[in-house]
Amino acid sequence: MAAGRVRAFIALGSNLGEREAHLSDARAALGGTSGLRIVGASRIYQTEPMGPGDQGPYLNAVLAVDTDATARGLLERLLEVEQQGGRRRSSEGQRWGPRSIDLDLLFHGEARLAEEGLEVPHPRLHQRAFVLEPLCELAGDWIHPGLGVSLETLRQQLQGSGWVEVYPQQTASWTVGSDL
Ligand code: A4P
Ligand code: MG
Repeated sequence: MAAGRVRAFIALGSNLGEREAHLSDARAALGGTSGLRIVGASRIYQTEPMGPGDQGPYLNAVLAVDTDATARGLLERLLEVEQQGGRRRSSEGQRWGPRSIDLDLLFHGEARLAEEGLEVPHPRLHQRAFVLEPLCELAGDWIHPGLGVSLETLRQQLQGSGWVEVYPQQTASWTVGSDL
């Protein structure tokens, strides 16, 4: 990693419309961000929706990036990409409700922040199979800076967090790999 850069992890989720295309579009937009390089991509998983009961399954994946941006700067970029990806917070606005694209900042290096509108590590990631399964593909031995244990340990400790399966229809437009 270049000097001054930070390794960050981003969770992607979609359960409306062309779900895989929403993930790919968001990935392309992130990849085109100056000062940011994508260094890893998990497989895509299909996952049980967590939240209000009347929504369809999600596709989820995780990206690893090296970035010059601060945590705040990166989160702002994620919100911008969400909006470009067609997310309309007013009509999709229900908490944990269906959405075309949701981008969450999981980790920004070792940072631990709890500010207005910005919390890292993401406060619920350790309770969610739909985050930990793809995340462990990239960085199972990463130590959670708040909890002090590895992501793989957290994944093994998960209980009753919903089904998660590798998405069988994943197309070649979503390339999987890592040079972490
Ligand atoms: N915010 C603060 N910290 C962060 C962070 N680290 N990453 C703020 C991202 N956002 C962060 O987000 C609300 C605000 O959180 C943002 O404006 C930002 O300033 P939002 O996306 O509008 O709200 P939300 O996503 O509805 O709520 P929340 O609590 O963030 O939900 P999650 O945790 O994003 O969960 N089921 C499955 N199977 N797969 C999913 O991906 N996703 C959700 C949403 C629900 N159920 C799901 C999935
Ligand atoms: Mg969110």
